[in-house]
Amino acid sequence: MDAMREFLDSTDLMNDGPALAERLERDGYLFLRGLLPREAVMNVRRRLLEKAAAGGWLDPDHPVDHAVADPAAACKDPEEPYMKVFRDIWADEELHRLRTRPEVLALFERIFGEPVLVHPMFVQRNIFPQSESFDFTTGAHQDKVHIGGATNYAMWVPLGDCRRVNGPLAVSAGSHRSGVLDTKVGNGAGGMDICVPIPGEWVTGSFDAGDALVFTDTTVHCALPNRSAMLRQSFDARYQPASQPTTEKNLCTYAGCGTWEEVYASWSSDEEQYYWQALSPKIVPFDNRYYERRDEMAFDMAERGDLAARDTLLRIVQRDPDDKKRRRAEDLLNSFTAAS
Ligand SMILES: O=C(O)CCC(=O)C(=O)O
Repeated sequence: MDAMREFLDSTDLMNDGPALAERLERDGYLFLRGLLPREAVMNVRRRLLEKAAAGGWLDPDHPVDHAVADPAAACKDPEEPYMKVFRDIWADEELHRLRTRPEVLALFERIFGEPVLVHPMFVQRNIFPQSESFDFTTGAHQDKVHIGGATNYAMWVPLGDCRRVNGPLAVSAGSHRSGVLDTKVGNGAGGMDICVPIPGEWVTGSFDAGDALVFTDTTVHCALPNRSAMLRQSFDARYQPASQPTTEKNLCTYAGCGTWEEVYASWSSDEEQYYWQALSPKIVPFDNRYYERRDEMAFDMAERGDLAARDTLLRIVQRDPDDKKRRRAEDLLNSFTAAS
C-alpha cells in the first residue's frame, strides 16, 4: 500500500467541464486540490471533534483539535455504542451544508452539463486507529451495489489534513470499466468486499483539508489503514445528473439516524432543508440482488460459527425491512454472544 503511486492531480482542469468528464470517463476518478475552502472544512472538523470528545471517543489528555482517539472507546458503524455518538455527528448542520456548497454544485454541473442532484443520504466516517484488537479499514468495493439507480459519482473529503498514515482513500484507476465485480462478506464499510482479481492500477495520496476525490459508482476503492493515533474523519456524498433516476433510499437519512424532522430539529436555520424536493427526483426500485446474496452468505457463515458475519448481521437487524430476516439475524447474534 505504501508503494502505491500518487493520484493524478486534475486541479488544473477544474474549470473545464468537458475535460473533467473525459478524465473521469478515462480513469474513473478525479483528484482535486482545494475544491472546498480549507476554513470551511476545518470549521466542520472542529464541530465534529467536539461531538466526538463529548461522546468519549477522544483521549482527554490531548487538546480536542489534535483528534487523538481513546483506543478503549474504539467502535464502529453500525454498533450501538458508535451510533449513540454518531447520530448527533451525522445531523450536524454545517456538515450537511459542506457537500452542497456552491463550488461543489458548480463542479458537478460543469461535469454533467446539467443541474445536479445531491443525494440527501451521505456517509460521515469516524475511523479509529488500527490495532491488534480493532480494525475497521474499508475493504476494496464498488458503490453501485449500495447506491443503485442511475450512474452516480462519489465525492470523498477528509475532514482535515489526511496523510497516508491517517488512512486516506485509494482507488483502482480504470477499474470502473469492468462493470460490477463479484463480492464476499467484508468487515469494512458496507460489508461487501470484492472477491475477484481487481483490474486497474491502485493510486492514493496525501490530502490537505479542502482537497476532494471524485469517483464513479463502479470505481473500485478502499482505504489505507489508519496507522496514526488520531480519529480519521471524512464524509462521502453522492452526485448525479438531476434528470437521471435514483432510488428511494438515497433520499432518506443515514440508517439509524431517525427521520428528517428529527435530524433538522437541531438546526439553527431551515435554509436548504428538503432541498431535493424542488428537483422532483425520478425514483426507480433498488436492485436488492447484491444485498440478498451478501445476506445469504452471512447467514451461512454465522450458522457455521464464523464471527466474520457479525457486522453484516448487525446491518440486517438495523436496516432490513423483512421481519423474518431481522429475527434470524438477531438469533444468530444472540448465539454468538452465548458462545462467547
Ligand atoms: O472513508 C472510507 O473509509 C470509505 C469511503 C467509501 O467507501 C466511499 O467513499 O465510498
